Amino acid sequence: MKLKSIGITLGLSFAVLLTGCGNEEDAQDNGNADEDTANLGEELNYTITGIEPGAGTTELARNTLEEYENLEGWELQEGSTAGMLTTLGEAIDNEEPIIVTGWTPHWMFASYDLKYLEDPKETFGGAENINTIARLGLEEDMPSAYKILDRFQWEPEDMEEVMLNAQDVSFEEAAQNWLEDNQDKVDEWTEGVEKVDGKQIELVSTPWDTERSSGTVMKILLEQQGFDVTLTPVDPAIMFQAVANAEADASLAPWLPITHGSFYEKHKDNIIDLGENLTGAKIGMVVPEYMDIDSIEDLQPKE
Ligand code: PBE
Repeated sequence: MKLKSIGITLGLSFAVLLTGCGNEEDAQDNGNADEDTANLGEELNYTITGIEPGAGTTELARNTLEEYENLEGWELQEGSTAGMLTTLGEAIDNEEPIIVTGWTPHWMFASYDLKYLEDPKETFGGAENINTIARLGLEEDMPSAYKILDRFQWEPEDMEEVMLNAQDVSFEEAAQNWLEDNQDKVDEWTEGVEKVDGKQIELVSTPWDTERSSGTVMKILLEQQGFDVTLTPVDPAIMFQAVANAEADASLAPWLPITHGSFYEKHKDNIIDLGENLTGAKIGMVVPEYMDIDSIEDLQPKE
């Protein structure tokens, strides 16, 4: 409380300093919120830390910069998820401001105190789901695999468990562990399904931990049923194309309706949508809790 009143009397520069130390309310209470967020733009060099150019998230972030007038002059720094996570971790170690493009499920929310910026224009969509898609004719060619793919559904917590575990062990081992702990689900998904003898199936996926988790769980599940499974990570655009051209049999990685919506639209007549395998995913601009902004609209344009 004492710190707070000092912050108000000494005004802007000291308030910014206090904000940096985690005293969140000062900046807004002192009536200089606009100036504070203008400084925030400068501090961040008007840059949002993004991920891979081919990610659905990146496309949505580019749209976001265009749709919000207050983001005039801001830039999206495209790069890699690993780079984004390193930059985020360093900023948090130093309690510096940072804005990244992030998503749930992801271990970053378990490791750090983070929040999504409100997105009143919903340029990042609302609630996202992850769907399973199959190539035309898969049901006839591989009824056992099709049935398991169609039945597979889990919760964000399940996926998070595999992702977190895979920080310490390989994805194969993490997926194996999860399957062993969730035998009831495995029994449900495989009930009455006939085993096969080394039939080849090609799963295609994307390179993010979310899909490495679901893809590897499905790979092992199908291997237990006697399939010879290949799991190939590619860009979202290629993933849809591969299933539509029947170069791949199925994927558990499409984020819909928004994140990969444009790819889905393009290929929807040539793929079978088996529906959601996970509900309650989310994409958006993510900042550390200690930052004093709540909405994308709080950001100030570059002068
Ligand atoms: N992601 C993770 C991907 C899909 C899964 C949200 C970073 C994307 O295409 O944006």
